[in-house]
Amino acid sequence: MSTLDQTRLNLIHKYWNAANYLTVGQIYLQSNPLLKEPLRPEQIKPRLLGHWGTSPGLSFIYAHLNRLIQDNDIDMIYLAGPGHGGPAILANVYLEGTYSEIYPEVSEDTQGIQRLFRQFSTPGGVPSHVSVPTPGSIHEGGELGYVLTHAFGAAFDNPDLIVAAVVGDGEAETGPLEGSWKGIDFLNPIRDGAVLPILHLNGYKISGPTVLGRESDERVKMLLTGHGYDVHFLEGDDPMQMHLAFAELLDTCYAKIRSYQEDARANGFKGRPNWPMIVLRTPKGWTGPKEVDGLPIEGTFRAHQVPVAEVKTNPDHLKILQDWMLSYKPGELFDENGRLHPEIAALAPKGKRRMGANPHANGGKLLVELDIPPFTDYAIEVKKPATERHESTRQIGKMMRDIFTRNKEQQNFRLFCPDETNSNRLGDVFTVENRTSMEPTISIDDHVSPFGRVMEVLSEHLCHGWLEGYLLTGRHGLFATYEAFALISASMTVQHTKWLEEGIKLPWRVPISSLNILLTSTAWRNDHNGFSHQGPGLSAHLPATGRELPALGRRSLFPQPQLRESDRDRQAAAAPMAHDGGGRRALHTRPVDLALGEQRRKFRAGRGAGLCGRYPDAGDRGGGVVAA
Ligand SMILES: Cc1ncc(C[n+]2csc(CCOP(=O)(O)OP(=O)(O)O)c2C)c(N)n1
Ligand SMILES: [Mg+2]
Repeated sequence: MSTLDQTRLNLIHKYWNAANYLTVGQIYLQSNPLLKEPLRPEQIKPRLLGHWGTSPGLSFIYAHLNRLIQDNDIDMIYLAGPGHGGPAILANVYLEGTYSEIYPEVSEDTQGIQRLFRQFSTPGGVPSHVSVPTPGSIHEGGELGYVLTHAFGAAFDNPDLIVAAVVGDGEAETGPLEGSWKGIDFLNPIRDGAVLPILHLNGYKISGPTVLGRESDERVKMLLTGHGYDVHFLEGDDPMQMHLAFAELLDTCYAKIRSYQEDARANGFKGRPNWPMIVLRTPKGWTGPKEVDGLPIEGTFRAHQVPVAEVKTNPDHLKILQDWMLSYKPGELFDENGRLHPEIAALAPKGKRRMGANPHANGGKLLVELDIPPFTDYAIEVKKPATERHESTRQIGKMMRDIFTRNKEQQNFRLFCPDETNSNRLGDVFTVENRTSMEPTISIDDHVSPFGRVMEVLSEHLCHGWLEGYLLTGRHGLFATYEAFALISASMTVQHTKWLEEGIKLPWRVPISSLNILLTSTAWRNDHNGFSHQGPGLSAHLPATGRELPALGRRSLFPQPQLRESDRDRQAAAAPMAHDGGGRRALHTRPVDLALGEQRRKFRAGRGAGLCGRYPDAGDRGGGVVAA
């Protein structure tokens, strides 16, 4: 028997219709939300903003994951790579009831639907993209490319969690996303959860075809199989057939995920599983207008944003919009008071199983404080000025070694580093931890194991994104990188800081741990590296963030009593690049003379020598960005 009998098939289709209806309504309407009367131009919003094209696909996936969660009682979160499909995710968290619980003014009735519509992408309203105020979200998706890296970060050390990650086919052209497929080489089926990537091949980005969209299934399969996935294709545009086929495909993928996990958990680690993933080819703007002014819309790039634009001034366009919205039969979806019919609503999971209410997506709820030793334990005693040479980061390595040990049971701390744990002088961590890899290890390997928690991958994007996903789901970590290469992911630092800044304003978002970035090998002390490794730019980015709460974007510039005058002079020359007036950059990794006296008195202990569990200056809201 099929996963969906006729009754459930009809209900899931209605659920999807309801999500699509609410999506279109958010883009277009400011009144007459349930089309109880013929549409009039003044009921249209003054400015039409939003992205339709990706939305029906996102909602199709959401509705089916709801069914999967219900049938199997799964702990699952949803990451929408094409975060511009904000109205679709908002529609879904509204339909499942989470939205009204958090924002009671957006009630489950006609007035609430009107409010949902009016607030969308309106000044003082809610963002057009999946964002911090969106329940269930840990991924903004405005800056494309990070969905898979966030998904893997969320899955690490979360053995019961499945992270569904929708990847746009345009997004799949970005460097970070292309690199992110390798996440499965770091995902352990015993102690980690699973990621289910769904590559949404709707064929187009904003105004042209996508590379993968135009490639044959065979070539797409070769690419993804090469990365180690078990690739399942589904293509079509007939909704009823697609519902049946997608439901079965999800069951297949879920069964494979569980069987890999159960086998490894019962019989031990035997290598990286060929994790399942889905390639879903559906039309961009599926179920939307087929043609406007003689131009094809559905299934083309023209469906990307607002597919029929002159609804306020052109009666033909207004009619197209009305017919489009009525095609979802709102009268069959919502009762006379605007409430979703109970048999349709019953398709959504209950309580914390709803993807908008899953605590993993509000990680502070699950946060266990990190047990951090006093940083003073790692102080180096200096008996006589300028007689001893020490490496500053060596002490941090020792401290992290002890953090790993103290938090071993909680399994909630990881170090992320692009292959430089040793060169950054943090190698003491290897006395208690290993580098992570699911690939075979050989005898000459140095501390490589499928059970390591030192995440060495030569990609600053992956390190940053994994750490963000890990933090946003309530854990702790540190990203150590050469200062120059921190710029590669500087944009991610800025985006994450903006996320925190908005999160602090929302009482329902529970504070998470700080994003700790350790900058090493600073511009003026590169030893065997040179010009190519000089790029002291990240700390200049941080003041641009944390506008309202400066504690969010904090640099902890290590005091540098150890600098000789010549170094100071060179730093002074760099002052224009610095924002603290001192041109300070931390940390060198090489041995430096330790000084005493006046310089020592100026040493402001605690300003950067410690790992911040929650950033102290952020008060009880926590969750800052600390670059040292
Ligand atoms: C890094 C980045 N570059 C450019 C953009 C601008 N942009 C927004 S949507 C989009 C196209 C996305 O296409 P796709 O991933 O295929 O999403 P979908 O077709 O599902 O809308 C682009 C280029 C962006 N958001 N992020
Ligand atoms: Mg696309």
